Amino acid sequence: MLYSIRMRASQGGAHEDGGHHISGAERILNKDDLPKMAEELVRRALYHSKGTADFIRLTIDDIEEEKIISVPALSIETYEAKDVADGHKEVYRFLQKAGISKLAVKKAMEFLLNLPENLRGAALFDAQSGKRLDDTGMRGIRVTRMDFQNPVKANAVLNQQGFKDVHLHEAIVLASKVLSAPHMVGELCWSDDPDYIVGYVSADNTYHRITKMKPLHSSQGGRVFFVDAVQNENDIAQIKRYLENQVVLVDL
Ligand code: WAQ
Ligand code: MG
Repeated sequence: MLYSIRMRASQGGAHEDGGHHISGAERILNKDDLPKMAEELVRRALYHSKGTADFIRLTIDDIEEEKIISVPALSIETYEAKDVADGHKEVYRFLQKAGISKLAVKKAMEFLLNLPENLRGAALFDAQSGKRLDDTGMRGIRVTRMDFQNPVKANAVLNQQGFKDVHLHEAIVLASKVLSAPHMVGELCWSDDPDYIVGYVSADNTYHRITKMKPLHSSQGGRVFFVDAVQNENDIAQIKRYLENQVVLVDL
């Protein structure tokens, strides 16, 4: 049997009581691998560059295997940005090439750069008007129930390509699931970890790493998902359901 294990951690109380988001992560694995992973995730919450969590929630539940779908991993390309401004310029280029309007990219960038506090999840933006479509406020939509189909192999392949950082491993999984969602045309992301300045945009089946997305020591980060041709509340609910509940294994 397979289990979903998820961790979220905050400081100054639980997220829902206004606590400051520290860390979140998740895996899908076999029963025998659960105890070790539980320890690893608690360790991450306690020894994070954003500070020590005083609220940690671990959630473990089993997965109905007949509901699992598999999606291919995005291919990885790296853009070596000269500086943050250069990195941001590439964000426009990659996303506009995928049919997302300049206005929508501008609004998404302004949204992330002006957040008073990090979201725990992501904001959903219309790819043409740049209007925010979800109503989750400062919580955001949290993508869950995903992992590599074969984590041991995926880690080996990525490590061999020089991609050793867990940020990248987790981001590839998330971005591959996100782009497979209905109506989804792109994603914009950079980390909220103060010591991690790499970000990415995904579109057209590609994960474009951008090596400089913010100044070092800044803990401002976040995610925006761009969707196209959304007609009504039902479409938004369908996208949200897929992101939050559909079990997805990513094949690398
Ligand atoms: N679902 C939706 N949004 C999320 C999730 C999730 N499961 N996890 C994180 N976020 C949002 C949330 O707003 C965080 O503040 C923000 O993303 C950043 O999260 O080298 O590490 O986990 O190629 O800090 C990308 C580049 C690293 C990796 C991204 O994000 C590379 C990263 P973090
Ligand atoms: Mg983080």
